[in-house]
Amino acid sequence: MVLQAQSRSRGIGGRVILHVDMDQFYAAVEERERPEFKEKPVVVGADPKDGRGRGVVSTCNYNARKYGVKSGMPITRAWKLCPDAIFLRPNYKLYIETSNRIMIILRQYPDKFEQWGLDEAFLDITSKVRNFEEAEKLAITIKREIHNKEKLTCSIGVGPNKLVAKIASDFKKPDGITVVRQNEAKEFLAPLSVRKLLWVGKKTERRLNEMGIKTVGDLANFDTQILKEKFGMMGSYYILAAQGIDNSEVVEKTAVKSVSRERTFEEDTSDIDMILETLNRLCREIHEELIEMKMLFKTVTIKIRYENFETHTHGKTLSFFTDDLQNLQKTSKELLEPYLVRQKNVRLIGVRTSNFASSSKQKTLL
Ligand code: TTP
Ligand code: MG
Repeated sequence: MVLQAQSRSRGIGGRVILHVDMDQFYAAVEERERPEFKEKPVVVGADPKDGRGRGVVSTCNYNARKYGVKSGMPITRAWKLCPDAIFLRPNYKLYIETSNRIMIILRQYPDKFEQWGLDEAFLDITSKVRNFEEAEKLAITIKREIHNKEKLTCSIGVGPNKLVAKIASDFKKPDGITVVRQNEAKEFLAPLSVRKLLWVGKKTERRLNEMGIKTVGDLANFDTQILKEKFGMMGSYYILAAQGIDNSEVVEKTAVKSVSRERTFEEDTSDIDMILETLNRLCREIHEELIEMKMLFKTVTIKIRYENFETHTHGKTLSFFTDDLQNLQKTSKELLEPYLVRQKNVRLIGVRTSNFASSSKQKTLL
């Protein structure tokens, strides 16, 4: 690959960051448990109820992706695209247990480690390797260990920073490794869609496209002043990102301070039933994780973002610690409902639980 044929050294002062992303995570775990699923399209998410179901696709395997099924798509659309797929409800306990074991494997390798969701992590391995060739070998070792122990594949991006490593891990999927050095970063990013940049969602993509900016290269060459005028602070960030520059640190997250989930709707919506159904599902996901971590919460906060990006958060602290799902669902619904009466389309909703206590201490706390 041309990109790898260039500079052989990472240069003085440079960092080496790995981004590990498990392939089709929930679906891969399901396939591992039921090998007969491997040859079939598998969709994990809400119940399609023969085309009458509500809710969305969490993920699907590559066989289902061939039919156009995607994460976040309404489950009924997935059912129409691929009615013969195996539709499974998510088994969060299984995914969390698997994720925990994978994170233990990954933690052995870097100086600094940052878990990102259930199936991704950043590893700062700067002091562990002398150059990017050694980093690539380490990535192979990590992939092998995960495969031997968990029978799952992942894709790894090796880069000079988190931004490039994350985009690189998505470049060759499944089971890929992509190495991008600092002096190759701009060239690597240039042909990719601006959508690949973190924080560029559908709307920003559309705004950029209207300005004639389709690829990261278009963005890198665009007039800096105009971008700053149009996007404010984010404009400055986009310019740096388009050059492959990102100074953010890999941050070890020691104590878990909150557990949250949010979902961006595939299309902005004012369908209250669908929004509340999604809210309930986010609560269920959080609940599974809290039970797994043996945590009790006291504070619930909801977040809502309308189509015009106006965003509200609203929280409530209970008078007791709890890990009860109904309590979580009821409180989040109470907090969210006042924001749903207006005739405004909703882009995103989220739920966060915080103010934790360990449930093993429950008796003394209560
Ligand atoms: P991703 O890493 O985005 O997706 P993936 O691992 O399924 O597929 P890929 O091979 O492309 O990496 O997300 C990890 C898990 O998070 C995914 O298996 C299911 C869950 N998830 C949702 O529940 N809803 C979503 O909208 C997305 C994107 C993911
Ligand atoms: Mg993944």
